[in-house]
Amino acid sequence: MFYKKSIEQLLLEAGASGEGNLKRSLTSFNLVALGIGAIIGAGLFSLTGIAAAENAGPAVTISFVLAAVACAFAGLCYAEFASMIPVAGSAYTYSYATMGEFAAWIIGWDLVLEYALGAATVSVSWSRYLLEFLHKYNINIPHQLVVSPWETVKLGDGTIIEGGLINLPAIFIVMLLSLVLMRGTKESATMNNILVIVKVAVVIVFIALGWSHINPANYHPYIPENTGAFENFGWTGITTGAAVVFFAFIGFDAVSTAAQEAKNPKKGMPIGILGSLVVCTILYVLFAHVMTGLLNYKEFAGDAKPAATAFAMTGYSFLQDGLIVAILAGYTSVILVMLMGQSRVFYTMAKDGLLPKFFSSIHTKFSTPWKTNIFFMFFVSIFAGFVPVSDLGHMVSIGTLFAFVLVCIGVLVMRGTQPNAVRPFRTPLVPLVPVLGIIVCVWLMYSLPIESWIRLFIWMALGIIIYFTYGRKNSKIGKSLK
Ligand code: ALA
Repeated sequence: MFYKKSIEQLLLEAGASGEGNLKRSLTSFNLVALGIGAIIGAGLFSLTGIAAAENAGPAVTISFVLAAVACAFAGLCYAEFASMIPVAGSAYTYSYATMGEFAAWIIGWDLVLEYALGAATVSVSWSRYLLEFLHKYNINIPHQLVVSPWETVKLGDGTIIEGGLINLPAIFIVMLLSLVLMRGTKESATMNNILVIVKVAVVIVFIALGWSHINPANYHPYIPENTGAFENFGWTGITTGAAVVFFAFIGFDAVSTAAQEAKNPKKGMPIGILGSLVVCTILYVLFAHVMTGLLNYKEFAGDAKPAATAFAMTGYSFLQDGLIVAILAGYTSVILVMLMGQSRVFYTMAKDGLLPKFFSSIHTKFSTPWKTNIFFMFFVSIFAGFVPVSDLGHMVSIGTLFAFVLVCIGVLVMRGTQPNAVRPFRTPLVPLVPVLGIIVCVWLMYSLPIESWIRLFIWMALGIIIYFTYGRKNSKIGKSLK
């Protein structure tokens, strides 16, 4: 259970050329784009309005800054590891090197919540925007086929759809992108670059065109008075808002799963992880500032597409459809990177023998872990098609925060056990930064509903059973040491 992998061994395995390995094709620019690709999505385009209306008012900008600070602590720790151990497994591999096989398995298993369920969450949100778009043009798909059971959807014109059978558009987008991923990493990165340009362009257009239509009256009061309920407004509202918009930052760590495909990971990893985080924070704060300036925060209550509602205030109504299409494109890149990250983590775990070989099989022509892609195409589709979006979102947040905590602990452990290892990027102010990272992430986990904690424990218990019945017996390092 406590077997560790040495850094030398990890690097040797990752650097081994020949068949059955991933190709190094990603530049630093690709990596920053990959980060932004995974970051800007449902969090910005839907949760900003909810957090403003329910928790923080116009001060949702401060919530974004707080959430960014929490991510920055974890991001600095990720950057140290990703430049030091640039292999595909991300947090899973870092734990293998620092805390041993069992901890590594736990985190690898936990990352399914972030990546696979993250892809499912955003695909459900994607389906909502698509529905809205089609509805505008009087194209109505039967309700049973666009809404999952136990879910209620409110369309722009007030139509309410209650509990359908299956969310087919969400399944469609997951399947389509899984096929793109199977085709090739370079092709996927190129597609991602285009989607990211569209997405960043729409955010900038929103900020630029919206700025001159801001009504300063909407900023009074900037921090609405606390209503007495714990999480509503005032400073406590701002911190709860931070836990809500945390979802908007998830994904910067996905850059680290591409480490084994980066041309120069030592330089590219810190640039990719921290660069995408900085760019997104600036865009988020400006976006939230304009959004709450265009419309009073109270107007965003219950609105699943607040960006479009706010933009309508500018009078550029002819741009409305373009906005929705660009948002759909933006969501697509989030799903793409999440699915990619997931397949890379399972690929690495299978290479270590903790999962069946099936998951590490590389396509001879496309050099992608295509069987894993197929597996997750079905796995993610089940969640996308049948589970309500809020339940999915909370699972993603709790799973991600748990992973962040373990990575911060990992940096502390590694500095103690291997102080002289080569670190192309060093987390500053250790132990302060990792310790603050742990505190802030645990605090954000604490503000998530109890159901998500129960589900986290169930998922982890399942993982532990699989480890003891399969992984422990088949672990490559375990076998070689025996
Ligand atoms: N950060 C990603 C999003 O907001 C998961 O969609």
